[in-house]
Amino acid sequence: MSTSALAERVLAGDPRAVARAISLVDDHAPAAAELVRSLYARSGRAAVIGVTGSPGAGKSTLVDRLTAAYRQQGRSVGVLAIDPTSPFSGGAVLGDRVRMQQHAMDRGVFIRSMATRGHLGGVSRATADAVLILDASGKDIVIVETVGVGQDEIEIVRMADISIVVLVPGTGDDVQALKAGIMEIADVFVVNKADRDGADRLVSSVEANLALHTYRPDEWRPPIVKTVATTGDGLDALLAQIAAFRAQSGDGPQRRHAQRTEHRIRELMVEGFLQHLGRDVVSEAEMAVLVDRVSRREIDPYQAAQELLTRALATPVRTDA
Ligand SMILES: Nc1nc2c(ncn2[C@@H]2O[C@H](COP(=O)(O)OP(=O)(O)OP(=O)(O)O)[C@@H](O)[C@H]2O)c(=O)[nH]1
Ligand SMILES: [Mg+2]
Repeated sequence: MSTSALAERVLAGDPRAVARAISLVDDHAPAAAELVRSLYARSGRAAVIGVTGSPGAGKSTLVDRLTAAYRQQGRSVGVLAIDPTSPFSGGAVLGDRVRMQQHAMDRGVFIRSMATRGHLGGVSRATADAVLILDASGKDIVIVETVGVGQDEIEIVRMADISIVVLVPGTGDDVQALKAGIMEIADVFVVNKADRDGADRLVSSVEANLALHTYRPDEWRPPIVKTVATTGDGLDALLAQIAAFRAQSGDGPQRRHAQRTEHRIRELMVEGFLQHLGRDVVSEAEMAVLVDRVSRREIDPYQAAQELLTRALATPVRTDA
């Protein structure tokens, strides 16, 4: 099928076309960029919700609950479960298969796991493209579930309209998670497994972290919501906070959107530049020679980089690849 025919079917909301399109971006297929470009003008309607947290925090259970709640409101939902650490390609882990069965008969839900073949920025680009495909296919809500709080995950969360960080009492890594830059990206904190000991203590420790920051009156202060994803306790409160975040006045959401767009442009530019460098500017053999010269102190690394940069800028960028 041609890329434009595939794009048409994605726009018509055909789930098989959506699955195929996501596979293209997950595989970094050459046709993926063309596809995404042809869909871009017809995207931008979906609300993108990022859900992140450590392994087993209950993210999928929570995402399931959110999906069911949005379906009840008559909204269609796309779910992407991203696991950059997964060694399994194809990525459909057991929990996700179970979920797929649960929503299998519902045309208003599309669930997909992506294992991602991560190389420099590859994970976040593939995720951003998959979000765009779901958006263009007409999903009202797109939920991105991602495990962990490494750089890749932070990148992924940065492309959501709202980021939910799921913490669990008594896991010990929560404090670490808070340190790992998660405070800056969280719009809503969820303390899940609130049926366990230590939930209130965890709420207090997140509170203490929030208290270190002074929020302007018009600035969103991330709320902390206690949930038991398995029973649905606290889900209404979480839904209310998500709605409140999206409804907030002020330029917060627009600013976030602009940052996200700028980030995406920069990322594509860097990726394109490095590709150009490796493909059109310097061969591996030549690079090895350069490395050797730097190691032997014949030239310094600044000089080497400057030379490559000058040459890269003088070399036309191929647009056919
Ligand atoms: N007691 C309790 N168990 C929960 C709660 N939420 C989820 N679980 C259980 O925790 C386990 C992990 O839940 P998942 O939803 O798969 O967690 P996850 O964060 O998606 O896990 P990964 O995607 O593997 O990182 C499952 O056995 C759930 O039933 C909760 O609120 N309380
Ligand atoms: Mg999961």
